[in-house]
Amino acid sequence: MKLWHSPASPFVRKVMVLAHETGQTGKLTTVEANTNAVNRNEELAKDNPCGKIPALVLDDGTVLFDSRVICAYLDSLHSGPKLTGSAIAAGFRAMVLEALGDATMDAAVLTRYEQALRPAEYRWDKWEAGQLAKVNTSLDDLEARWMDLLEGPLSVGSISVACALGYLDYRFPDSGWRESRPKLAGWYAAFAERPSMVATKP
Ligand code: 99T
Repeated sequence: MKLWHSPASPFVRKVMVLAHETGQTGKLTTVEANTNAVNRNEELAKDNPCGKIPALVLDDGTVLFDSRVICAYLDSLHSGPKLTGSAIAAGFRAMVLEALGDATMDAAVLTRYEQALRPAEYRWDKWEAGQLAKVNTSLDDLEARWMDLLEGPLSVGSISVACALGYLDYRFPDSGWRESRPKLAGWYAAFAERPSMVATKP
């Protein structure tokens, strides 16, 4: 299977971490996508019309996106403990945790594009502040309400949150997100040492 890939993308990392955790990296051939919101890869766009990564091209030509669908698909292919969907004990709560991690990544990636791609004369500080507010309130919620699930069995929810935090460290190293969130910081320090996270660090 061909995976449109970039080491910088937290969404791609989420898929790769799940592939590592379920012993399936050997099934994936990664192809560097080199795409962003203003310079998209037209070859990638033939597979995923919105030009985003990750996108997974199956051997019969079927294309799967986005990261949630790809993670659910890869999880259906192995016989070990499941990490996604209503079959796992944490069920819909784990799915919401995944949605929260994904939403944090979305807001952080949009902030990154704003800072790195948008010409200075077109920037709108209020819009960027709105995205950063999403990141901050999501992290506060993780600290306040989600530690039980994060500290429980591995799930796609914990993988998504870890990839969101890894992305903040990668693109926003001075964000100071740990300062008011000691439980989340402690959990992430341990999670980041998993071989799947070490192998996919950008
Ligand atoms: O916005 C674009 O056109 C290109 N952006 C992407 O492909 C980003 C790469 S992160 N991917 C997504 O936004 C995927 C979101 C989707 N809902 C999913 O797969 O879950 C690149 C970050 C960086 O380079 O800093």
